[in-house]
Amino acid sequence: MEKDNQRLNQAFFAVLCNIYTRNAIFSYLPLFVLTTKSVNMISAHFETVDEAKEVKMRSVRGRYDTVPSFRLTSQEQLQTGTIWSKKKIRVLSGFTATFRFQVTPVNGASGDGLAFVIQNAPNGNRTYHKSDGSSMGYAGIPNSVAIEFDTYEYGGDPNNNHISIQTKGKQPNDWRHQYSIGWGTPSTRIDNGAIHESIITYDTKSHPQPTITVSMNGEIIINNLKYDLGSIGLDNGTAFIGFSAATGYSAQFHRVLSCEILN
Ligand SMILES: [Ca+2]
Repeated sequence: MEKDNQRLNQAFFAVLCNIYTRNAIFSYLPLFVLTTKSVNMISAHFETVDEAKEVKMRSVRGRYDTVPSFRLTSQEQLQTGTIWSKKKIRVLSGFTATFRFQVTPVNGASGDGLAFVIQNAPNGNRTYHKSDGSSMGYAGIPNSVAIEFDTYEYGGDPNNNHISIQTKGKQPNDWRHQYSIGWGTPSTRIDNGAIHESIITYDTKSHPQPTITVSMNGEIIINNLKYDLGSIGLDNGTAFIGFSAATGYSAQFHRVLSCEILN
């Protein structure tokens, strides 16, 4: 029973940061019921110091639709932001990650995008590579896989609105499209400033080999792609989960509004 409960429980993290989140807390407060067991610092690296001050992780059991948001980059050029779970999360046995995000162009120009990242790099949740532009903050991170939401076409990208799974296994990750193991183009623009919901499912039970499926707003973009998450070199089946984002000479405002991991 306890085991079943554990399986059903969702490892859920909500990150609180300063300006935007403070507003969000007050506006969303009636909408979610907290059964918070602990509030921990999450590892976060932003180039705007103010944003890192009050970033916290909240461990919550249950399912919630609305949580405070956090911002990964400012609207300046050449920014890189990453944020990681405080603890490693069990991923190898399968998981579903549901998150909502928003990418807003600045003055009509828009670059580069954000990524959902699973990593077991030696520096753990202190991992930070100043890798702006196309690198989107994940390029250079070893032992990682990034599901990028790429809004800037450069260096062999198929277009300026695609979702791609980028990995080099245990080697430092690479943003170039030749290291995509699967990709697709959503029918709506990623950077239209609207709030999108993405669901990433790592399914280890339905097929002879594990697969990964990525959807955005209910539209399946990458469908049951055969993929062994163990290839990045996990720690007893666990890894840090987080997000990265970057701006280039075109800028964006990147916001993650919620993230829920069911494993
Ligand atoms: Ca790109």
